[in-house]
Amino acid sequence: MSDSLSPVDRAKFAAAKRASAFVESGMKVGLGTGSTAAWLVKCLGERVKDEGLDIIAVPTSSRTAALAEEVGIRITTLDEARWLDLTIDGADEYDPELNLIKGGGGALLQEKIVATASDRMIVIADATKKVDTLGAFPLPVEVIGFGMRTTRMLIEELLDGLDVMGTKAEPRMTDGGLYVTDEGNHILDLHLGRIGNARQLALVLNQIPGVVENGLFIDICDVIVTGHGDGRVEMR
Ligand code: ABF
Repeated sequence: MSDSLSPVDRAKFAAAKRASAFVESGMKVGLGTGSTAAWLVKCLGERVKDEGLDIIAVPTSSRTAALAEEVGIRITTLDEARWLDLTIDGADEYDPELNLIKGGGGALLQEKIVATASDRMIVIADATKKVDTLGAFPLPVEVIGFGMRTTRMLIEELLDGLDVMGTKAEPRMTDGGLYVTDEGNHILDLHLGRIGNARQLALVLNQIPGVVENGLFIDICDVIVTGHGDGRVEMR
């Protein structure tokens, strides 16, 4: 499957394939969102078909739910599953402490809830996601529509006093206007450049009225499976 892929896609596939081996029959599994997580779903679908892997999965987005059903993976809701054995998901950035920026795919709220409701969280990523310090990737923040301009102004004022390089918050747009999440909320992308204290930022952002959740995953990831363009995989 991986021969005809670009180096980055081969890296994503390699990470997803290796991580899929952690999934055993009888598990309740959280399935992430994004292109790397899509490879994971496809790898698990192959195992369901070829070896009768028997799992029940909780998707972190409507996109992942559709793909999981397409490849024959049984899905349920988090309310039904209540708690998960393992969640496997992608990331936009990860640092040496395994803290993450997630949400480039717009599903950070469900991803964070599902990852937190799991005994273990494994992140699958290509090597370009590895950074010394988080922040080059714009930090997604999910906000409600009511008073969004005021929320944006409050966030930018807050950022002005924190250890970040940039303080601009931009509404994420699609062709039809404001991006709308599965929960009907919107995303502000924070162009910070460098986040000096991710733990502090994650805490203070969620204190702002109108902010639902942010894309900083602090102390949630247990293992990173990193894929390389030559098919090599590293784990830590
Ligand atoms: C998802 O994976 C998102 O949180 C994150 O933005 C995305 C990474 O995208 P990709 O795997 O396509 O690089 O979990």
